[in-house]
Amino acid sequence: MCGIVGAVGARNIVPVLIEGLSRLEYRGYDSAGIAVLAGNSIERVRAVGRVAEMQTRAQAQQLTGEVGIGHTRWATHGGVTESNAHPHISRGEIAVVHNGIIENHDQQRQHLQSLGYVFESQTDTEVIAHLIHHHQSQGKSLLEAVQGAVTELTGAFAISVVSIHYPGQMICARQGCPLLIGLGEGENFIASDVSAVLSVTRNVIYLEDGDVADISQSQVVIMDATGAVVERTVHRSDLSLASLELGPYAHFMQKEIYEQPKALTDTLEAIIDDNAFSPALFGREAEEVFAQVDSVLILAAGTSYYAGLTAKYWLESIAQLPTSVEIASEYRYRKSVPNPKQLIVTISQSGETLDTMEALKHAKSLGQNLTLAICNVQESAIPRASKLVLYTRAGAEIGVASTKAFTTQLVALFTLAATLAKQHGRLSTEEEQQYIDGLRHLPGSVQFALNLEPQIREWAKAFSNKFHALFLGRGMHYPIALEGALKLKEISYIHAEAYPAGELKHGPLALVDRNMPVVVIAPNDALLEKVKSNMQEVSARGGELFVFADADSHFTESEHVHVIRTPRHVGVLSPILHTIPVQLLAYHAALLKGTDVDKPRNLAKSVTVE
Ligand code: HGA
Repeated sequence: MCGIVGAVGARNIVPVLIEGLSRLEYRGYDSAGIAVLAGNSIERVRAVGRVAEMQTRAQAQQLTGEVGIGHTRWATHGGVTESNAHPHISRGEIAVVHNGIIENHDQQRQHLQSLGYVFESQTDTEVIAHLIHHHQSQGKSLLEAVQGAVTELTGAFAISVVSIHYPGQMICARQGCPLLIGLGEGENFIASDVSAVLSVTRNVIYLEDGDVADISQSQVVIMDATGAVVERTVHRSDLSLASLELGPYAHFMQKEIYEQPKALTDTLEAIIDDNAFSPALFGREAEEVFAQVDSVLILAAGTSYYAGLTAKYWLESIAQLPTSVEIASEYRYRKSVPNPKQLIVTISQSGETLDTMEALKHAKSLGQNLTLAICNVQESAIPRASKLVLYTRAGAEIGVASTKAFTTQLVALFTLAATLAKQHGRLSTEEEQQYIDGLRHLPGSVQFALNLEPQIREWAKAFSNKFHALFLGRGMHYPIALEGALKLKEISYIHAEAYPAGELKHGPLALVDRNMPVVVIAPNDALLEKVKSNMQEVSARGGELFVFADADSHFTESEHVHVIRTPRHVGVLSPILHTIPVQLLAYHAALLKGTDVDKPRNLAKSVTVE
């Protein structure tokens, strides 16, 4: 959340900042701004709304500069106003952009006010600007001032700072929020993620927590939390610019839904090529780690949490390992009973989700060191802090509502269950082959499910004029019902809840009437007859049912019972296949409602605040 970009060059870097911000816009889109050094002053442009609005102002103002910083905001402290938009400036000398939350901002504000600093915004960020100014006014260099200020800040942050007294310099610091340096030819950049600098460089250094970097046109010097100069690896990004473009699609969400067959194929490549589930997929130490494991604890947030809930069914039924799944932000603050033999699995698309990262740190502090990360972004913080990693290969996911990241997480988690089962002697050769064949055919079946779009588009009409919807599923399809409800509420703002179908009669049935469409995920599995009974309960109360069944479920359609059939598949992978129609339903309901599908109100991607 919040996107930061910065540049130090020998040319006008304003277009680079603006392009970088439009790439980062998915991280926050309530306001945007840039500031450049212009001789003895700082010139700043800010605007509420999208980057395009700010760009128009920057052009009208003919803003130019060789050193500058930019920001696209997802407000945490202070409303969505121009005065709260970043960059924040202290006494006309220092400009700061910030991603994160400064937890001791109240104390710092009082302290700085007592020193005569006047605040122009309600943000926590403004204290950073004044604090750095205060340090600098005591005779410190810009670098020393930033190093001094960050030791007085608590919370999570990534910042970038420029000062009129240091015209060729930009200082940045990372503590808990992502930040990277892009190395150019005679110019250097910083950004929250690599997409923002791809048009100028592919060579990037990922900062680590505690790092402070001193960046000029010709040099990058990185210091760790102790102030010692450190070498950090230079990575070459292979992310394609095309993957960040919409192409023929209307929205990134639509593009990403349609990319799922390829994303699944890419994620499964190694398994399919080896024709085996091998611990090596998870890292060199995986065989030794998996041998010790007696249970699994999955920590995640949002859609990733629902991937974890699905995995529980696989891990317990296939690998026979007791599995718990916890919301990361709950786990980290409660007293739990540590088990050093438990495999801690964290799931995060960005690999930077703050709640999940902190939950991982908490688990490690309890002596739980058998850690595995399932992430989509290479070199992100969570995999770097984990012993083992399995990267999903979904490619860049820009739409705020996660789609291809979720289905690739599911295949990664299924692979984990099968691999643990095999290593613990609980998977026969026939079962292994059957699962691999199922995975091999999965991208094709997903393609087939995508072909259901015209029917689902029709169904969406019955949702777009409603205020509420109910999603039902049983067993491993219950988490898919949860994901369907989450997708619908995220992007169409229709209030949607999901229940295990058996729970209906324990309360939510009271809500059912003509105005409450009920979506049921009802493939032909051992629970189908039970689900059918629950559907009868809905019909008997005049409810309208929308059923995602499969070829063998044998439903009779009627005026108030609508059925769409998904393709045949290996049963245990059915949750993955049933995700596609619920994604499409949410997408089309949102289109009909006219909401901003890729940038839903109040949300943003890559959740780097608590
Ligand atoms: N706290 C700052 C930055 C918010 C942020 O990083 N969001 O992701 C603000 O409210 O402006």
